[in-house]
Amino acid sequence: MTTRSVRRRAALCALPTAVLVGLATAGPTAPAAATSEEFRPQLVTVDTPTREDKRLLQTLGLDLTEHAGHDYVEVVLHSPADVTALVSAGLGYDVRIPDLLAREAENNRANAAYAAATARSPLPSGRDGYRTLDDYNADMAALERDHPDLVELITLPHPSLDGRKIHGVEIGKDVRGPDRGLPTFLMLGVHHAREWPSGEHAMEFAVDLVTNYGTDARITDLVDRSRVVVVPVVNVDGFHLSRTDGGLVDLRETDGGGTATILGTPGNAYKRKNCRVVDGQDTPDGSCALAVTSNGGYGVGVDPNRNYGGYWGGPGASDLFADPTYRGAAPFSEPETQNIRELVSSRHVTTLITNHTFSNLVLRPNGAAPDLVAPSEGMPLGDPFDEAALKALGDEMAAQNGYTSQHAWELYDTTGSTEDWSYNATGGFGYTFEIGPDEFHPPFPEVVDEYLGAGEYAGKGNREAYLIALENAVNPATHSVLTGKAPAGATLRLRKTFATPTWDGSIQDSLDTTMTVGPDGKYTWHVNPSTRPVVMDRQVETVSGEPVAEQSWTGTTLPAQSTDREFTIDQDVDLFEIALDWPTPDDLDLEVYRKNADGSLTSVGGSGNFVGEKERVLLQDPAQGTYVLRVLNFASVTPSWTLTASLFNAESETVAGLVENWTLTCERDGRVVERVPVTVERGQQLRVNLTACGRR
Ligand code: 0X9
Ligand code: ZN
Repeated sequence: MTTRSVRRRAALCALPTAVLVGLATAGPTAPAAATSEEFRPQLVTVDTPTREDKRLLQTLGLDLTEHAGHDYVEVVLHSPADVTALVSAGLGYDVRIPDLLAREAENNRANAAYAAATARSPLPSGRDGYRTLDDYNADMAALERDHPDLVELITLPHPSLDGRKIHGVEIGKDVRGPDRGLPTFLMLGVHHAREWPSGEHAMEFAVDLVTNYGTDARITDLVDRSRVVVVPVVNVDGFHLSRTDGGLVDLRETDGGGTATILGTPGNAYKRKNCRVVDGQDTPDGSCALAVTSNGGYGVGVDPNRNYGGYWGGPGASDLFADPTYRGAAPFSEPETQNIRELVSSRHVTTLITNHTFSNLVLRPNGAAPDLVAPSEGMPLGDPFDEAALKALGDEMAAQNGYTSQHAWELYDTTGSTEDWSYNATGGFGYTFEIGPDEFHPPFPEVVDEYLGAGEYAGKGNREAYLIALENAVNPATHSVLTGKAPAGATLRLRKTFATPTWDGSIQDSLDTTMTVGPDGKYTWHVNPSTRPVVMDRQVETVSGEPVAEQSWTGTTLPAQSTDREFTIDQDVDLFEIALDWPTPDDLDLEVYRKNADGSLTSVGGSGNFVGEKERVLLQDPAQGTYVLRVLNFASVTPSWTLTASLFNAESETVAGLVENWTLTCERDGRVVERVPVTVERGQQLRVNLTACGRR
């Protein structure tokens, strides 16, 4: 059996471009006196055709963004000194956004104009502008105050590194009463500091459910059948900085009052990570804002969406502190991820949505491509056991907001993300929403439109997608149900301890959940299946033998040019592999298009690996027709290449999995009276009478 290893995009190059801005510091990069008066911070694309160029760029102390491909990095230039640094290093660049201040000011103006013209937006809360962290906390407290039977303000167990409490709301009928075994729907926002709409949508959904409870039949029914937990801002420190440190900075203050240098920048408005300043150390509260280890504080922190335990330490996450996707010193090393871990481990979260911005995507597990092999497992990651069901729900949600529903790895590989862990460890379905087309925090009216839907999605939008997710959370067909008799008032506990695979090791996980038996001596408990997806049967695609058809070309493409070759598929095959090879470490790139009847081209794949890695594109179940294979040369000096198109039939092989059980205990007066192992599958309803628990 041979498994072809076909690498997907390694870089973050699939991320759309956006404005990313950092804080200008009065330090080595402070503006030079004479020429800085006219300087406006700008976003540039720096050419980095080789690894050495990337390394060199990293030594210059510039504000690098995550928007980087194999041969470029987007950088914010804050001053003439930044320009000088770049030019003296011999790195070339193109200006993408010549005036970031104008861009930020434009957004600010649009927001102010909208707020002035709007008494009440059509959002459930009526808000007409982005919340601050205080606004979130006040709104959550108000929901509880105004609806005490329906809303409980919760405080997550771990305060943030800068010493803040992290709040959420739990919504449910008789929310303060005993837990009666209802399924949990979890909605998260703002893992990434600058992704403000992700918190707004989570919060609006909470307000929506609460204000429509009792009048809207669908919402009333859903709330009656679930517990909804909303944590709108997971990364409170990062968000607070991003939200409040975005004002213009007048560097005359820090410039000794000398040369009228007005270098306003939107400060930390585009911070991504949390406020970890030194790994393993809790720095003094409030110190995050001061800890500028790179321009803008952009380099400070751990990426909370790379710090979860699932496949932690693998591709698509960095081990360098200053990198935007820094994974942290260890799995779950950060308070933000510990909080969500404990929340998810102490309830049956049957569905979760973690909101981000942007790209208009609904992403489902897994985060890393199916052909990758985690050393901890020694076999390809494959598709999740529940792929068909995960896809069906993802597609249905995407039909409401017009987003693209796809595997998370199709964006780029990630490991250590929220649902890489939560789905694989608990079986609860998990999705990442990337809200909005093109900005991390766009003008507010876009937040309104994305929530309520606009144009052909009017009346749908994320609101409807979330409601569908909540319907999935309460649907017994998508999780498991235990029912039976047990003594009234007894505590039932379901527990499981296991090893969750990281990329090349494992961590210990414990799920520990309870419910209280009602006065009628019967219970119904909505739970996640006993066997974790990560150990279940796994579909692994292996290519069988020789290609059924193959064609090769050799050619030469001069720098900054491209060459097209056509290839026609006239039979049904499982895999279409396009491989580009060349003799030296120089870099070429590959793009693949489908040729339409009218001659126009539709992109169906591309690869943008780092220098030295050869380019391959793999298409599953390719449609018959003509394809255009495009070789691009960005900077290679020896541009001869070999291009090979191969068609394969693949065998889908099932790697047999394990069966795991829950341990169900019945406790009275804090004493375990009965203990039974319970094996239950997704969609199964199992009767377990705990009669021994009733005897004295
Ligand atoms: O990189 C991320 O964490 C997400 N994109 S963002 O621009 N918001 O930073 C995408 C994560 C996708 N991967 C998984 N959800 N596994
Ligand atoms: Zn994000």
